[in-house]
Amino acid sequence: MIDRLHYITQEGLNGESHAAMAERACKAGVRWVQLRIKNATEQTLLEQAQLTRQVTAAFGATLLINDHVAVAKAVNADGVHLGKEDMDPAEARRILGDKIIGGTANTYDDVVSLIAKGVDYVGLGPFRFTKTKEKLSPILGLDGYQQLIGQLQTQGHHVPIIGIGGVLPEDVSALRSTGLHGVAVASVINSASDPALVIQQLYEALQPLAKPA
Ligand code: TZP
Ligand code: MG
Repeated sequence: MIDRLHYITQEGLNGESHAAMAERACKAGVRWVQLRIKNATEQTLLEQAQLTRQVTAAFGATLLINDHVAVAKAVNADGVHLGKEDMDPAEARRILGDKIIGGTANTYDDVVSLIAKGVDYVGLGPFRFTKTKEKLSPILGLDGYQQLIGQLQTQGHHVPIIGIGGVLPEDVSALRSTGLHGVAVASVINSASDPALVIQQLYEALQPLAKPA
């Protein structure tokens, strides 16, 4: 089962490590963590992944590693999230077996191609402008999701789609009404003065079936 709230770590917030950020988010209530580390040495990446594996295990949270299939395998993560420039999801499937494999899409064709490659879910965005990701693709907005998901349904394609990019709790109900399965967020949690409150608002807006038992 693919959760409806995906939390993502990010760079450069008060020099906090990714593992510390993930721990704060887990303490505040998230149960799906994507470790997204850019521009780190292999050693740092592996260390942070090992620490985050310990944190997520302690909280019973799912751990996905962004980009790095070998790291996901090394720390026995629950899966990977792969962008267009990362390993082909079909190849990742051969390596990771029945672990969770997610892929990034920005267009209808991207989604259909990822489905053909056997992903378990698709991260589709960006919903709106965000500083969290460099080289942002064109903004989809609500209309973009509506059109794209409608087209997928008409063509009989089914895969859980997760909306991403500048998502706030107050966006969630409109986003869900487009047929999105859930949302992925970084800064709204990482920069929150009260992350537990934001997480509660997100889960409430994602009901029913938002929070795993
Ligand atoms: N991919 C598209 S937007 C984005 C990623 C990784 C960043 C999401 O972070 P935020 O802070 O929730 O906009
Ligand atoms: Mg990537």
